[in-house]
Amino acid sequence: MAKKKMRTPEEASRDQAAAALLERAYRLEIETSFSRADEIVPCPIGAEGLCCKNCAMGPCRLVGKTDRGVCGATIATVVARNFCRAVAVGAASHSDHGRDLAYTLLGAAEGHAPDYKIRDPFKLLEVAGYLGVKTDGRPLEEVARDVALAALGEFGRVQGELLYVKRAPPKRQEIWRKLGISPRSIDREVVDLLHRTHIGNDQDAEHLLDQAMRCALSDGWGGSMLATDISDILFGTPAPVRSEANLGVLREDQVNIIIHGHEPTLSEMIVAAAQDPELIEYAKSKGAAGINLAGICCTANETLMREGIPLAGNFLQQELAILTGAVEAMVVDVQCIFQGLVPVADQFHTELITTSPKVKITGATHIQFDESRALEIAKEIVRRAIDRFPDRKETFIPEIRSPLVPGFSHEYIDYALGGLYRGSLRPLNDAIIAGRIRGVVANIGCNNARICHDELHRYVVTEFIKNDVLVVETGCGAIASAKQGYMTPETALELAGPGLREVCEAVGIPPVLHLGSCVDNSRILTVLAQMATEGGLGEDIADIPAVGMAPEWMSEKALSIATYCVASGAYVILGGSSGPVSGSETVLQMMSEGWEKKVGGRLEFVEEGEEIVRRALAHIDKKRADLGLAEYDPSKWGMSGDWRIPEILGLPLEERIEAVYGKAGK
Ligand code: SF4
Ligand code: MSK
Repeated sequence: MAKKKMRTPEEASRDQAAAALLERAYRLEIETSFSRADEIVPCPIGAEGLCCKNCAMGPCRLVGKTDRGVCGATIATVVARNFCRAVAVGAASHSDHGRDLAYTLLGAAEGHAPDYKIRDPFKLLEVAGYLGVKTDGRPLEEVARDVALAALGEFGRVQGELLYVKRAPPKRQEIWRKLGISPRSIDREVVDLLHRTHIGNDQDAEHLLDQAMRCALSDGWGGSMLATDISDILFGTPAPVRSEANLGVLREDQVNIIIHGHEPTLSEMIVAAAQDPELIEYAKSKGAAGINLAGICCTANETLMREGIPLAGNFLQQELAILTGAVEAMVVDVQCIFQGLVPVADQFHTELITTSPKVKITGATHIQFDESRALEIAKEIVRRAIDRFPDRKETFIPEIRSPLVPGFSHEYIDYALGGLYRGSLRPLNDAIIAGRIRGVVANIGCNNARICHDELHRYVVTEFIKNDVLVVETGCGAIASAKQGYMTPETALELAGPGLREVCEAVGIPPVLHLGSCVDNSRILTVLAQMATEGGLGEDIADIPAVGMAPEWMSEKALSIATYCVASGAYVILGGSSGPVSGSETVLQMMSEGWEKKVGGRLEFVEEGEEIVRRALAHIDKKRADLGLAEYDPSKWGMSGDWRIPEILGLPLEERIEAVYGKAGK
């Protein structure tokens, strides 16, 4: 069979730093996910969801004249079952992350995890309220213990429905209850969905997909929301900080440690260890000027949002970071970690260190994390990285990095818009009602080695802000915008439409807001729920002129996120491919028209950026019309704003940002 054509670095990545490292990979003949994607032709049957291997009578490939498996399962059943299994895995991954954080909170409260403290007592009290934990006159540790136990109880709740369901607008709760998809417990919905996909079980595509929504809701309004809340309690609720993004944040003269994965539990300790004066001295004794931490994927987003730790890159840059030759250690926890890191690290002096009790990678060093000795283990890891510094050989760090201002928790958005005493989303609703802001897009999700890295993220975000659409982002999509330079109030204001620019200028925010990691999509649900209850934009998430999308998605978690957003009433577009259910027109219809009738949201798979933007803007305009709002007219706006005063004063960009947000990392 003819070999597939290898893409040039520029065809493979929109990001110049990534392209430069890909060039180096080709020159050194080191394989990466990019080159493997060029080599491996994807299976067209699996890609459309048409292969069932749920029992040993298969695998049954439902192609050509074959329209039933050996057991008689139809194409719609097989396609829906495959989708359901992916949603169950995605929901399980997010939720298990939340469970681990609840155990960390329990350890902190009971004194078994002495290195962890309650960093946000206000959030603790707020969450206690949601979980029905009494707070009056009780010591914080006692409240924290009960909050942790109540959170853990949600995973195996025996009766009723998840307590966080009440955080959704009342109309939404009713829709879920009427349909019988209000989530009962987190673990139960995952197990129920997996159970249904066993051979000879649920064989009605619509019925299967209803449970996919229920399972995904247990993630979005359960496991993920708990993960976000407990991370904020333990590590602080994010507020704007300054930082930088892209591989140029690696330092030639320092020990570089990359933290990669998803959980803040160990990485927050590594942040502390890297500041330890003894270890800094130790690094100096090995010839380094200091210790430099940088992140990849959502561990990066977690430490960026709270500590301003710079972003080395997103999902497809994990191997490329090691290819710089300047990384002493890459420390990984869970999710989105390539096994391909091992052979790349083998070519350099980099030590790949796995830390989660759930994740070992053959060929990597395993130093198991234990919360009772958190800081001690973090220090051991940092020391090992320092020991590698003298082994460093030729390096290549592209001089490419962009400033950014992340840290937009929903609490901070409230505060930014309404002030300390009347924090609210009212000004955002008013701006949408007036038409200054046309609508909101949540651009989230991964990169995918099969499509040009970051290109779709860049394209859609540029088009939306040009069209006065406020963009909120999480995950690797957020990192793409950060690298693009879109997350400073002022760089992107060069591109924003006139109405959006006025709002951003008045409030002092970028038109693209970084809301955190992939579990932090729960922050987006919270913002949408608050917008719906604030008034003026209907009374449900489905009424708001908003769209969710993951143009470069690849993970099963993205399918769970998409499904819970749809079940919450949102229109969601997954891009880059014809999608994992394209083998069944029936299932595609059920997820679009069918789900829209049931829950008000719809899920569509759209390959091209232009079409994603067209459909999203059409949806936003339709929702505006349904609400009776003024037609979008950008010619009315753009005459006010004061953000440019520092520009008038002649300050350079860095100083203008600093004037508003303070120093990087503070
Ligand atoms: Fe084939 Fe049915 Fe077994 Fe699937 S469950 S592999 S369709 S026989
Ligand atoms: S890390 S799930 S590639 S966003 Fe959250 Fe990025 Fe997607 Fe992993």
